[in-house]
Parts: sequence; structure tokens; C-alpha cells
Amino acid sequence: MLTSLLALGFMAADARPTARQLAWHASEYYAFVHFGPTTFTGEEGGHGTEDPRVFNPSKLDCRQWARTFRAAGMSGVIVTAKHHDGYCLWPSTLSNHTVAKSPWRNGKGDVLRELSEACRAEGLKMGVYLSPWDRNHPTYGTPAYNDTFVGMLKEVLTGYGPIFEVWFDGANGEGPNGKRQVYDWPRFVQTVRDLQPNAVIFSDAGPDIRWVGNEDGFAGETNWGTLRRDEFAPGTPRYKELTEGHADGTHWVPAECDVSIRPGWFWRATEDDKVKSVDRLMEIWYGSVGRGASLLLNVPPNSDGLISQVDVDRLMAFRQAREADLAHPLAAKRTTQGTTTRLDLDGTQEFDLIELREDVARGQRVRAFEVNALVDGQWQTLTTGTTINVRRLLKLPRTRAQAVELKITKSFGLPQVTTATLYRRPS
Ligand code: FUL
Repeated sequence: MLTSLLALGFMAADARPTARQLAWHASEYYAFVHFGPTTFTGEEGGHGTEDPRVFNPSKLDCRQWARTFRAAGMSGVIVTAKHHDGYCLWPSTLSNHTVAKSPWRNGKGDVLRELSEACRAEGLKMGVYLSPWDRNHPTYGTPAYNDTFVGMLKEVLTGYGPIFEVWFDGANGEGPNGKRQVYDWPRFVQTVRDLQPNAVIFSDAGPDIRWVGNEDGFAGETNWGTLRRDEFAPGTPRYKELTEGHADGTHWVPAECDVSIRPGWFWRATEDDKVKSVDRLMEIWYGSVGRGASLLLNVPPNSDGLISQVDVDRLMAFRQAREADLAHPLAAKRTTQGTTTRLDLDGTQEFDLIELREDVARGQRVRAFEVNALVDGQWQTLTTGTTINVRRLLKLPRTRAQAVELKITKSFGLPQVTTATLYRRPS
């Protein structure tokens, strides 16, 4: 029995998402916030030697960030609680390099507190980026640093309410004493599980969410939610495999696309005229969410502590463009027979986009499909694809047809396609 199931390829669809991963899939699009001393120095990465007195965002208003993100259609925000420079945006008792040493709010400030309150008020989820690499901490490069890092995790995961995602950067450079750290990943993961059991953990290797293998915002056209996870560790440079996942993956470890709305991760005035265009953001949307990944879009606050107006305006225009593309779903009569789903269009109708969704709670099954249209009594193929995953958005040549069929040509077992909807985008 087992052999025949293997021959049918059932094994690959066996990896299933956990409840916390399914909740995360629904988050789909959320903000990344890189903020810290480098916001004020203009450098892309801090050295750990920055004077904490440079951090003084005199107009800081986390409510403005949260309002902006909510109005942009985002579901949450992940903030760099600590980047590689080691500076803590909360008054950690485990470091001397924190907001407590900055003039902002006379050393009484706490960005995590203000952001968590703003998120609660605006109905956003909050996540934290905590860099294991620390270019400032005196214990970095010694076993004691793992205790320090776990202690910092505890502060961040117990002080600010529910955390939906913990983002572990794989970078592992030298600390102030020239040494590298041997990270105690199992302990870091267990600490998150103990303190925030509903949070998903991101890294190059999961365990819950994987890096997509690039910082451009694109998942593979083929995008498996599954990965042979045990072959990976943070920093494993098998980029293409992270971009596409593995059809025979042993664990559900879906991809998240992180990309900045600006050239850099941190804000700098010289990039105010380089904020990505709506067209580029739309390409990214179709390349990430449209391929079954989530989109973590970095929108860095400026040195006043506010999201700049140019970024705000771009986010709103981007939302309008997304909504416009999906504003006109076509009415169709849907029938499914085996591996073919047919949409009858009641006479003829015009469209140029199809949205597909697969019920991955039962395992990701679709490996190849065709979209065919009945035009003037003749079937023609409009597009072919590989995976569908949680959501697939495919632009099609503008077509007027009597019917459309989605044919699953290869799958692990019986495909479970829950959505097949046609749209006409604005011309
Ligand atoms: C990278 C970091 O080195 C960058 O500074 C940035 O935080 C990016 C999201 O992850 O690994």
C-alpha cells in the first residue's frame, strides 16, 4: 500500500500547515519597519559604535505609522527591535546600547511600547525583528551572548502583547571583539514557542516561514509551501530552492517576500525621490502574493519618526491599483468534474485575469495546470502554470469567451481548488 501511495506521489502533499501558519497565510501583506541610529546617520548598516545620542526622532508618532499601514491595506507590522548594530528600540536591561541612552523622550522612551499601543488601537498585528548578530554587545562571540539574546527575546516577547511573527536574520558577522557567535538556534526557537506559541518564526530555514531567497519581492513561478527543512540552517545559500520550495518537501515552510519600498532598508533623505513606483509595486504584488507567498514591504520611518508623505501617497495609490484590478469579477456558473473546473460565462464576457486558490490545509497538490478558453466555438490555451498554492493571480491576454476551463494536468492526489475567478482589469 505504502509503495503504491509513494508511486502516486502522495508523500509530497503530506506536509500540512499548522494552525499558526494558516493564520499567518491570512495576513498576506504587512509592513516592515527598519528604524534606529542608522536612520540618523544615513548609513545602510550600523557598526555598533554609533553614539546613542544620534537617535532623536523628535516627532515620533507610531499611531501615524499604524494608521498609514492600515489605510494601505496591510494587516500588521514587523519592527527592527534590534538590528545588527545592537541598538535596542526598547529599554533593555541587558544592554547599554538602547533608547534609555538617547535624548529621545529624555531617555524614557520605548518604541516597542508605543508601537504595540498603536497597533492595538488600529487593529494591526505586531511582529519583531531581532538580529542575533550584534556588533555592539560585549559578550557577542562568547557562550554568554546566547543567554543575553534569550534574555532580550524574553523582554520583547513578554512586554508587548501578542506577537504574530518573530523574524530572525541569518547574518552572522563579527562582534566588537572580532569574534563570531555560535548561535543556539534550538534555544532561541524554544523561547519563542514557550512565550508566544501563536507566533510564527521566520528565518532562511524556518522553522515556520522561509526567506524567499532574494530581496526583490518575488517568489518563484513555481512556489511550493513545502521544504526539505532539515537540509537548511539560517545562512544556507541555496537561494533558488528557497525561491521555489521543494515538491517533495518534508515540512510546511511557506515563503515570505521581503523588499523595501526604497533602495535601502533604512530611510535617508537622498532616497525620497527613489520610492518605488506603483507599476513596480504591482509587479511585486503579482510576483509575491500572486504566487502564493506573503509580502513584507519595508516602509522605513524618517528621522522625524514619521512615515514620509511620499511613501504614504505611494502606498495609497498602490492599494487603489490592487483594488481596481480585482473590482470586476465575472459572474460565471462553475462546475467541477474530476480535475477540470469549468466556468460558463452566460453568452460571452471579456477578462484578462484569473485568481486561483488551493486549500492547502489538506496539503498542496497542484503541480501543473492549463487555463483554456472557448472562443467562437474553439478551445484555446491562454496560459499554463505549475503550482497554485494559497493564492495565484495570473494575468491573461484580454479575451472574450463563452467559457473558461481550468485543467489540472499534474497533481498529488485529487486537487482541492477552492477559487477560480475571472476579472476584467481597467484598460
Ligand atoms: C538582511 C539585513 O542584513 C538587512 O540589513 C535587512 O535587515 C534585511 C531585511 O535582512 O539580512
